[in-house]
Order: sequence, then structure tokens, then C-alpha cells
Amino acid sequence: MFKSKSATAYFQSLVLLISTILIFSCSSAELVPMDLKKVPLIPTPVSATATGESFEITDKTVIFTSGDFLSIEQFAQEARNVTGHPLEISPMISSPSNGNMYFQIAEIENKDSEAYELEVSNNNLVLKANTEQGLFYGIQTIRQLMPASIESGRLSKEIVYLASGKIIDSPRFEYRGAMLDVSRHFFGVDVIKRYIDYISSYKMNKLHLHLSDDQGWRIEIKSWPKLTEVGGLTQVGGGEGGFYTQEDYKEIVRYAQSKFVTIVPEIDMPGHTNAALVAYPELNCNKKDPNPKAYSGIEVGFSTLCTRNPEVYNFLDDVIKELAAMTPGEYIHIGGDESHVTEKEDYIYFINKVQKIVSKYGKKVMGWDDISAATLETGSAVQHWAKKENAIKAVAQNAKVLMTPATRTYLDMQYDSTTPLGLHWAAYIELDSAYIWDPATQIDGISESQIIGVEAALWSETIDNLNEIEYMAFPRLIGHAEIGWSPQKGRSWDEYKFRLAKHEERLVEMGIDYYRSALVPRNANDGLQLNNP
Ligand code: TNX
Repeated sequence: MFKSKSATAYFQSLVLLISTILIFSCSSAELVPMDLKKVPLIPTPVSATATGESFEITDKTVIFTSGDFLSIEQFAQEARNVTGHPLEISPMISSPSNGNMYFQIAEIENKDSEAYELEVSNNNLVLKANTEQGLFYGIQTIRQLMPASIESGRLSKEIVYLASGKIIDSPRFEYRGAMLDVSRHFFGVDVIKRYIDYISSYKMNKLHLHLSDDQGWRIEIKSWPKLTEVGGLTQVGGGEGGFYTQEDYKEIVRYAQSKFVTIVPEIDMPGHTNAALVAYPELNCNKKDPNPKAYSGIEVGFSTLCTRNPEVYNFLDDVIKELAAMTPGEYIHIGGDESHVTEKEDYIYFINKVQKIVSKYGKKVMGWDDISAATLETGSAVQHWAKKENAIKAVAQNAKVLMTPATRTYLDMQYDSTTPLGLHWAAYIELDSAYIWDPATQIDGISESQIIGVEAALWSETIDNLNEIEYMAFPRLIGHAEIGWSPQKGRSWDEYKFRLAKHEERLVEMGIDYYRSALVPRNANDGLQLNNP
């Protein structure tokens, strides 16, 4: 057998080298320090404790899960794209091993169905929540701990490390919504799905669709087919409009459910009904204009259903019956705003009757704050947009309030006088002004427990495609998401603006054409420091 001294020495040093490599590659990546407090999370969590290390996602990392969850599969696929690792999904094991990620439904200290706890260490990542929805929100946080390219699916050039520490999180308000006006301009199912993706990734859970107005009726009602055949084919500016078939609507509802978003459908009445009156003039009793024409302008407050005609209530019974049957959420929104040509007593008579129809079909009424002039049923909620006294009148009737003050949350308000889209009747709303307000102190006499949440509304008189939606909504929308989710304590524009600045990388990766505000600092790293406990 051939054996020499130098060959032995060579062999020994080779063994030493291999074992050194093995030791280093098997031990975890304790050498990469990271600071969880410097990760620009939006919305900011209730509490974040940094431990200064990091978890490395490697080609050996397995995702262990306590159930078959679509949101975990979607996350795994996104994480594969960004890391280039196989990230196999496997059923939960009783004795966890290092290097892996664990997603688990388990009782956590906070019993809120939307709460989650996330612990990231040098050894592994553990996400726990009471429900699948809680896991979904934890996943949105984990996504923000990952490189921004997770938003586009681009492979990261660097090894992926997640900052270590513990996050305990749950929402401030149960209703965190966005509204899209699909009546003034129609947006197809794909645009709606995209908007659902955006809002849900910021932990919003309601999408309010403004489905009818003077300019167009957008939801198929089988018992009154001309609503869409006639009333659906117009929009602001004279374009061809469009509408959702019932199958389209159900598809939107299903897609929203997969992202824990509830659809809140609105049929605006008794005003804002010109499109319905064009389709069915018998619902109109305006003697001066018995046969209204299609309307493509942007004035408001000129149309009304004939509130003393019993046929109007047969019509609404059918509409609400068909809509309620397709809507799993608890609310049907009946609008009720700006009915300037409805006599006050007729308006009250009308709202009272319609509330009965909505409850007959097992739903609760939501309406713009104007409906507080009527007698509100138990469980009805009002959406505050303009007059504080209306909201106060609503809480005096034990109704809850959804906060959508036009001066803060209207996404169709221009940023400043140079904004190429939008209106400014309520205010110019720069990013700081959109962010610096507290729902619980917005109206003297209305406190936190009387408020169900916050909604940011995008009216579409001047907006007719996804790019324009994105430009007006972003980045204000994500600030509203934070106002709905995060505690008020510690929230300030001077802290948020640095997080927003860093976070803009993500909007770029999402392909969002957002408004670049001069108020957002360009040297963001200097000021970045989460200030939650
Ligand atoms: C007011 S807010 C309206 C809408 C308009 C919006 C434009 C509300 C309940 N009514 O009809 O689209 O202003 O900003």
C-alpha cells in the first residue's frame, strides 16, 4: 500500500479544512447582526423587541405548518422566488429543529382573532396566531422583514437574513377599510383584485365598493336587467362604462375572502340614482324631467328615487335581496348622502323603510352620516365624511361610526395645487396631513369605543385607470392602514416619514406609480428607528 509522510500530512490538513467548513456552515449565522428596530414596518406593530441577530433562510430551511393554508403556500412561493431556495412545506413536528420556519395556529396571549406573535432568532422563525387570519397578518409582517424584491418576485442578489426579535401585534380597530368608486369610472375585476392585494398586504380588511351613482349602475340585478343593460353603459366623460355580472361579483368576493377582506357593497340612494332612473323612469317622480338622460358630468345632488311610490320599495327589495345573497359580510351600504332634491320628511321615511328591508335580508345598514337624520336601527353604522353634527346625532342613537373625514382620508383630494388629477373641495391633503390625525379625537364627543374604524375613500370622477388609482392612493393609503391598525401612542409624522421613505423601495418593486412627496426625506437611514415599546 502506498503511503508517504507528506501524503498523510496533506490528508490531515484536508480533513481539518473540511471539518472547519462543515462546522461553520452547520452552525447558524450568528455573525450577521441586524436591528429589528430599523426595519421600516408599515403598519408599525404594537410591540417590537430587537435582539440584534438574524435568521438566515438557507437551501435547507423547511416551512413547518399546523394546517393547509393558502396564504402560507403563497408566501412560500414568494420566498422561493426571492431566495432561490426550495423551501419545502411540511406538517408541524413536535420537536423543532434549527434553521426552519414554523407557522402555527395556537392560543396566544392576546385572544383577538387578528392578533399574532412572531419570534425570530438566530435559530429559527416562529409565527403563532389564534386564527388563519392572524397568521395572514403575521405573514405580511414577515414579508416586510424580507428584501423589498419579494414584492416583485425578483431573486435577491444577497443571502436573505431576517432581523431577530419578538413582535406582538394586533389591530386597534376591527374595521380597516378602503373605498373604491367604480361608478363614476368603471374598473374591471382585475383592477379590483390588484387593489385587494395592496390593501390586504397592509392589514386592511374591508373593501367598500360604491356600485351605483348618477353616472353608472355597476352590479347585475337579474330581476331588473335594464339597470346594467342601460344604466351600466355610461360613465364620467362619456366612456362606455361597464358592470360586474353576478359571477364577476362572486369572484371578487371569493378573491377578497382569500385575503381576509370583506366586501361592503354600496347602492347609493335615494339620491345619486340617475343611472337607475334612466333605466326605469317609473321610479322617478320629477315632473320637470320625467325621462332622465344618461349623465356623464360630475355634479351631485340632482336625482332622487320617488320615495312615496310603493314600487320603489319593491324595486329595492329585489335589489337588496339579490345583493345580500351574494354578500357574506354583515353590512349593506345604502349611501344616503347628498339627497338635495329629496324633501327632508321623505328622506327620513325612505331611510327608515330601507333599513327594514336590509334587516329582512339578514344584514346591517351602513350609510353616509346624512342618514343619522332618520331613526337608526340597532346595529346600523354611519360613515362620517363631512358634518360632525351628523356623526354626533348617530352616536346619540347608539350607532357606531366609521371614520372617513374628507379632509384627511379622501384619496381623490389633490396633494397640492399642482396635482394633475383629483379635486380639492375638502382640502389639499399632503402626506403629513393625511397621517397626523387620531380617529378618537377627530370629533369632540365621539370616543374610541364608539368608532368601528377608519376608511380611506377614492372617488373616481377624475380617475379612470389603475395607474391613476395608484398615484392618488399611494402612499397616503398605507398611512391610513397604519392609523387603523397601530396604537395612537407613539405615532408621529416625524418618525413615520423615515419609515415611509425606506418603505418606498417596496412600492417601486410592486410597480406602483406613487406620488413622490417633497416631505419624504431622501436620507432615510439617518432617522429610522421604530419607537414602539
Ligand atoms: C362627495 S362623500 C361625495 C361624492 C363625491 C365626492 C368627491 C360623499 C358621501 N359624497 O359623491 O364623489 O364628494 O370628492
